[in-house]
Amino acid sequence: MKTPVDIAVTGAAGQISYSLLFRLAAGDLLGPDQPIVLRLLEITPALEALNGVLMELNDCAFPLLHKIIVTDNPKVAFEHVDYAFLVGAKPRKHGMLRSDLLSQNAEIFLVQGRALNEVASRNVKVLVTGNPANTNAYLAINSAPDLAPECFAAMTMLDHTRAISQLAEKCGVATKDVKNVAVWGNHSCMQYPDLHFARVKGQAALELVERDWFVNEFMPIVQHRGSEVIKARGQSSAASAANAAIMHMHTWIHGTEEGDWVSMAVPSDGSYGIESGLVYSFPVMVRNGQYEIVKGLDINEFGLERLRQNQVELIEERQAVKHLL
Ligand code: NAX
Repeated sequence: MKTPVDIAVTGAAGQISYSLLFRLAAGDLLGPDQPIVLRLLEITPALEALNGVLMELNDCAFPLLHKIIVTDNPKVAFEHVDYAFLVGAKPRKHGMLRSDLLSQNAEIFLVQGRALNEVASRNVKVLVTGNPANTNAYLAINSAPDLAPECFAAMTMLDHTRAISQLAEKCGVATKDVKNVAVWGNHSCMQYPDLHFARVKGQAALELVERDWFVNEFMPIVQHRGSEVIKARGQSSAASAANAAIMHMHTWIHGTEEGDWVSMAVPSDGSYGIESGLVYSFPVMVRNGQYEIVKGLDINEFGLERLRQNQVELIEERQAVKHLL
């Protein structure tokens, strides 16, 4: 029997976690022979609801679920964890300014960054899903000086899989036939879902679809997919977000497929002129548990303009929370 691995999930009583926790417990991240300990963090008023989720997890009698720890204390949740899913965040309420949302969530990620810094494994992999994800990850990195910035990433995997799905549908192929889609920038409507390097069954995607479809249909569909799901479902994407979180972490652990990449928002190393340290979505390849930004892609003026717009938006977000650091 392998030693159980500790996985923390914040916002554990929320709707993304309602899918994520059950998939983690079923072995979807670490495989069918790896026992896990789930360390679940919630705010105090949500602990009662989380208790209901705990009952359901227990009722599944998952063979891999060694133990569940429920807490409202980040230091308990993150103690020795190897993997942390930072899902919990405050939703934007009616009448709330974007700057209010930024600063209220900033507090959460500063506290959690400090706690991770103190008690998590030195090789922890932290995936920030809670919005505004890029800037929240930036704050967590900057409040965890003893952890390498490369321990952190923010999630643009759902944007990546949305892009793959749209292109596959348009070309009438299976999603596995689509490679090298890239999502650049911020996890916001400004993001740049890019098909210039994408291949469909080995052929350049932009030879198969019209440029007009790429610019005027594909891009807005991917950029605004979250709002469309809310309109249809009355609630934001949950199961697809949980799937993306598992896919992101799984890729981070096990690596990217030969010849393909994924999109992850990671601290910039200055590539493509993006300011160093800004948490920005790039195409990345993963080997031996480490991600590396794909270098040297030839981006045209159309793309460079979108990369710049994303940088401007992220710098504005950072400016709005800078005083808290
Ligand atoms: P819910 O509102 O259902 O759940 C959030 C949970 O977080 C709540 O139970 C709340 O009590 C908890 N929480 C709040 N503050 C906390 C704190 N300080 N510590 C621990 N828990 C805390 O939201 P849900 O639909 O699960 O979405 C969670 C976050 O993911 C939101 O910020 C959402 O905007 C974001 N998303 C990000 C996506 C991405 O691709 N990066 C896509 C899906 C989703 O929109």
